[in-house]
Amino acid sequence: MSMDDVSSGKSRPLTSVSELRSFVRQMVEKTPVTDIHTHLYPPDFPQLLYGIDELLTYHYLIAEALRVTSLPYDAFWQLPRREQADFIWENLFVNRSPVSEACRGVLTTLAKLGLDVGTRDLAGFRTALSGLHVSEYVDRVFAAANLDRVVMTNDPFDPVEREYWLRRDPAARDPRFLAALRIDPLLLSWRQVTSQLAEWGYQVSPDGSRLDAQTTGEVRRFLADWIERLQPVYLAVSLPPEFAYPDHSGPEQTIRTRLIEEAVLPVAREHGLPFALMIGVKRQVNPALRVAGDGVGKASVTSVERLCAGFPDVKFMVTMLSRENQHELGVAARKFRNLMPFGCWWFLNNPSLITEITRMRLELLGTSFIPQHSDARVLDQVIYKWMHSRAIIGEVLSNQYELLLQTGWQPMTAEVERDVAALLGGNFWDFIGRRP
Ligand code: HDL
Ligand code: ZN
Repeated sequence: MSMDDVSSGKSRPLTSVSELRSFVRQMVEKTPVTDIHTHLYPPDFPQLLYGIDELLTYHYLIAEALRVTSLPYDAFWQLPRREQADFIWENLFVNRSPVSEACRGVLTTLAKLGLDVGTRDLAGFRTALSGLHVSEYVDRVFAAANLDRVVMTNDPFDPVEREYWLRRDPAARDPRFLAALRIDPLLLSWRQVTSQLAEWGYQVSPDGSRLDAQTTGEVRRFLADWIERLQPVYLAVSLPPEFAYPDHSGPEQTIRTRLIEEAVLPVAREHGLPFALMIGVKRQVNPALRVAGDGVGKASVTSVERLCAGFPDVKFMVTMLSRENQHELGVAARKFRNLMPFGCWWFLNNPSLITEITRMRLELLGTSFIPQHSDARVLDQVIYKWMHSRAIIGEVLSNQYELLLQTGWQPMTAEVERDVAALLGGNFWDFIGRRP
């Protein structure tokens, strides 16, 4: 903001704590969000989830419900969706108080959609939300959550995704849904995907035994083809706690290191796309829980530092799943302008931890980070995920402004507006070097 804005009356000083906190709350509420990591899709995508039974069978709630009952996991999985939702409602909302973040989120969402959750009437909720027209519902949910855009998770190795994007006319895309090219199979299951790549016409050895210049060239061509098709805003991968860079502790690790160095990062650089690393997920610690069966582990920030130092002309967006990694990640971000920490991911997406992490980041980085993403899998979830997070981000930011006020520094209204817009989307757009 220029001082001219101040002199031109576009801005005024916030001189009292109550006025300051009220203004911050208003700005956080009214500023549209760019939600930079979700599992949502446009209305015409066959896998877009929405509605009460999908809300109740969110894998977070499946895990919470199955731990308090003796129902065999397979018996649960064999239930129809609606009966799974009934089971979760009975065990987490009726037999116990819905005090967990995922439970409270369902209630926040239903209340924001105008339902009286005090009735505790699941049948009534179903009736009220029945017969939804998906396109209208997407509009309604985006408005309720005050979302400007969401970034999807697009895996070209997923058959439904592949089929959808191969037949899509890029001109017909819904501009609210931005793409992210997700490449976990390439970096985590190389030997399993090479036969698929060969089948698609890429000159790689079907058994993955060869990783010569031709092969890495073909992987670059595969990535470039999907960048052309998806027009993603970043490349992304989720990585286990033991991820290290560089890593030559075994053949698989060497393959991953070389694919990152010889294929992914050159393509990211060539297309000016950030590489988003989501580190610390321990996949399938309990396989019987299926999509709900993943855990968390502390990972190596040193590897992040090595990537940022080794490739200063590549931008890295990083979120880590372990609470214990957050301070180190914040300090690493102080060292590297090509490192953008983002979100309170998954098991960190709880008010107590969002508060702690956001305050730590403001103290370490000022406003130069991306505080949150929803990770929503069910469309309606963005309502609660952003209501809950906006409240916390507003509270924590107000605390910091209040400390400034105590020094005699008076935040200007235009400065608060600028800072909130940066945190809720502007920092992302600036980091990727474009605007919506
Ligand atoms: O890998 C990821 O993108 C994770 O977010 C997983 O999808 C996870 O199951 C999830 O939904 N977390 O919120
Ligand atoms: Zn995710």
